[in-house]
Amino acid sequence: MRQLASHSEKGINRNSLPFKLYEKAKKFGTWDPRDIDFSQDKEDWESLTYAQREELMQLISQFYGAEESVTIDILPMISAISKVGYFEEEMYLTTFVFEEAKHADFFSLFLENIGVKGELGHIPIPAWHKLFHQILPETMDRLNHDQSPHALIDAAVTYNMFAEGVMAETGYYYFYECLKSINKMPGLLEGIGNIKRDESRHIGFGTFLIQRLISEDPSLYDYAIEKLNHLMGTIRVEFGEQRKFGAFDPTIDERLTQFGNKQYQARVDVLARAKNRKFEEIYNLSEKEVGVE
Ligand code: MN3
Ligand code: FE
Repeated sequence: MRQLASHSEKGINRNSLPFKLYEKAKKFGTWDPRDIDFSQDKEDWESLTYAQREELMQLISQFYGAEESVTIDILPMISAISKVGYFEEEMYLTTFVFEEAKHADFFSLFLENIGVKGELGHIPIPAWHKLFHQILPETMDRLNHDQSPHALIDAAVTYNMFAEGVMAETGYYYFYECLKSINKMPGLLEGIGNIKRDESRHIGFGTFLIQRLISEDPSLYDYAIEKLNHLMGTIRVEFGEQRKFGAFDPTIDERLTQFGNKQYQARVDVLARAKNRKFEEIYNLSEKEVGVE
């Protein structure tokens, strides 16, 4: 017979990091894209040059598709976590799927409000298609039949450390750098700010999951770093080669690469801290220690 946390001496661990993330999500994850005013964005969109609109659409079509992909691809993670019996983690993950769906909702609503309609699938660069049509779904789907520590690490590294922690974070940096300085698209920036805060919890969850697995088997640290390095050396390099940004700021491409490298280093540093730490210590970390805003 299975053991329910609620019916055992253990109970629900309200001091555990996943439960604290769940508490944060209940408070901060409930913003509504419908409450954002896009009227200024519509005006600003008309005022942009053709090249600026093309460039913004490149990134927005990537984000819109990525949010839909991650909404679909988090499901095997929830199911795997439920199968291995991590209840506090599963409680947190119920908020995760809701938030990813809401992020897709936000980009859909934004496009509707600035008057962009129709099919966007041709816009993203080949590296984007490879990540979201092949690598991410395949890695996450494996959790349906394999809940081993290696399969969980592959999933958390690909989804949380790489797609969210390096690629999406770099995208937010672009939006701030290119739009905030010219004071345009306030509704888009407001939504991005909310999304970024939700994502810091998602990345925090992935960091925690990898750290707890490393604390149980220290050899998994090298395994996780190798996996992340592989993604950095292949798919991220392809992103850098294939994108051509510069319609708002000619130095942005170079700065995006530097920013991505910094994000990568931050992920590596925080994972390294799990080595030689006990499982109980990892479980009781604060949100701040895994980088949650
Ligand atoms: Mn998201
Ligand atoms: Fe996310």
